[in-house]
Amino acid sequence: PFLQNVLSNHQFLHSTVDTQFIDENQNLFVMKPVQNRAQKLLHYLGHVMVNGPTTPIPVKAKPSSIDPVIPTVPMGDPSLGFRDVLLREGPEGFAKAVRAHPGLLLMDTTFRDAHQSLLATRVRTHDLKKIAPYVSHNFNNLFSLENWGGATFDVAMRFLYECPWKRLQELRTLVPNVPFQMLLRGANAVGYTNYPDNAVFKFCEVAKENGMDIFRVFDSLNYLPNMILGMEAAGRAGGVVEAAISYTGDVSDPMRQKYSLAYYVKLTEELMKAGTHVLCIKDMAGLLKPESSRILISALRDRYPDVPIHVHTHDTAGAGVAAMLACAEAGADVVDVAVDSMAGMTSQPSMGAMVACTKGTKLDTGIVGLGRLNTERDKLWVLIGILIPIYSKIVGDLAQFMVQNNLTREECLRWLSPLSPPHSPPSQVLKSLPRIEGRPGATLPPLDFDALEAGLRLLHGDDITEEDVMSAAMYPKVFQEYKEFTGSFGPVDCLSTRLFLDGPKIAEEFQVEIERGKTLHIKALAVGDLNKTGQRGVFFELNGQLRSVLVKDNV
Ligand code: 3PY
Ligand code: ZN
Repeated sequence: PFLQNVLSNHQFLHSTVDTQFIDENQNLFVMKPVQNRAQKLLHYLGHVMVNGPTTPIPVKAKPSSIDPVIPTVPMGDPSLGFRDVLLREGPEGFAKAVRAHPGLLLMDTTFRDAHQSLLATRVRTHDLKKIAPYVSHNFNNLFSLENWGGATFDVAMRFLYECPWKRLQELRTLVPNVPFQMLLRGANAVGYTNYPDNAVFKFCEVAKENGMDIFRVFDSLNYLPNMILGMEAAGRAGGVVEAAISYTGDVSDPMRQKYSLAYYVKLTEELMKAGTHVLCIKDMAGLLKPESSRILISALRDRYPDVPIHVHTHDTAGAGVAAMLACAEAGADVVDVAVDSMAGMTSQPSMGAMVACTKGTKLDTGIVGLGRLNTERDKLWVLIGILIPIYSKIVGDLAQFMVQNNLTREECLRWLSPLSPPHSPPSQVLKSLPRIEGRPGATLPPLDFDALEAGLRLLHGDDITEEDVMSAAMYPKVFQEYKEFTGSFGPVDCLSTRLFLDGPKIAEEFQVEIERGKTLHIKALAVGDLNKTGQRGVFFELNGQLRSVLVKDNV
């Protein structure tokens, strides 16, 4: 392995080296187990056959055994879309074209928020890639396809053992014509914490280089300094900046003063000053109703006639379609929808309903062929078969705690800190933890990318990329575990979702394309008896040769 490391070292192969070379390249001593990708995948499959899924699935439902029929697309390039406008005219020209568009535009959230909301973000790149050409050919007139950011970045590595950047690159190749959109959590990028500013700037730069177009930037508390930092990072990277105001309360209820129309108008003014290209209302709890939609959107439309307005909602209460129609009638340019089989409940309103409700009106979306879309995409999604709603961890945990212990709000606050003075929730929550004034990222020391990269190379070898460095910057522990997992089990992202979750049935024959033109032909033969050390042999045929792996039985 040492010799192998030396012979695959970039510096050794491409420049003259002296005696310092070994001292400077300690990663030569990192001995990776000599096991090829095929054997690692057999090990993975054997592990799943013996121990069940490696990805926590919170329900007993099995992935469907029906292999979906992938819809075909015509030969040749897809028709031009809004991405062509963006590439030609830049973010400002793009925003103008969106404003000038006569009908209602749609963003399809199926590749991000819909499965984040309904399927715990568990849709894999493998499946997204299969349907992507169909989307590119049939939905070229979408405003955008939301396919990245939010929780997808973390979940891809943590639970699906795949690289989020590879997802972006591969989808970009398959969908050249529709703008890609991501959700950026302001100064928290795609994480759940504050990062040094340079990490957020670099993250946006690398995302843009990998094919991202539109950055929806939000802060769940509408904390302006965090939002502006994210907007600057997206803008400097060359992306379309879509500042998103998190909506709460009810602007149609005069009794509710805290989040009033004046509050939203004021915030919009700040975001316009900060130079947003598109303005978004982000109704993450599905609170908008037709009347509040009319009040809010017409007020913003009157004040800012030139900025595209984009509205995001969740159909949690079932009023999504009615609210989005009211937004469109009041002057919104774009609303968010998901494919019918992935719409409704905590996901976005259904695309089919929006298309049908606007057909033949001045808001006509111009989307056709939905019948085929629904039958074809339904078949694809049947594959997944997992359902849990996602909810905010903090709010969810607290709510559960309160219900389990039958606590009122007052009791809960008292429980948090019996010694804290009354009416001071921050001190009750923080207790003795240090208190940060202002935007936390502003006082964090900049991230040293070179040192991070050198450390990663030492641990994982020389094939660490700029994208890997960003993954480790966002999620150090998750990235480390992802590398360890794929180091032992190989490129599990190449397996179909049923094989990935459930493993093969005995006597099943299948193929796995581990890289373009390199396909493994595998047959699962048998699972052996438990031996004295608690292991089982699992037997396969790999490209006609008998292979076996020994798996610890954890069940
Ligand atoms: C996310 O931050 O992932 C969200 O979807 C927020 O609504
Ligand atoms: Zn959402």
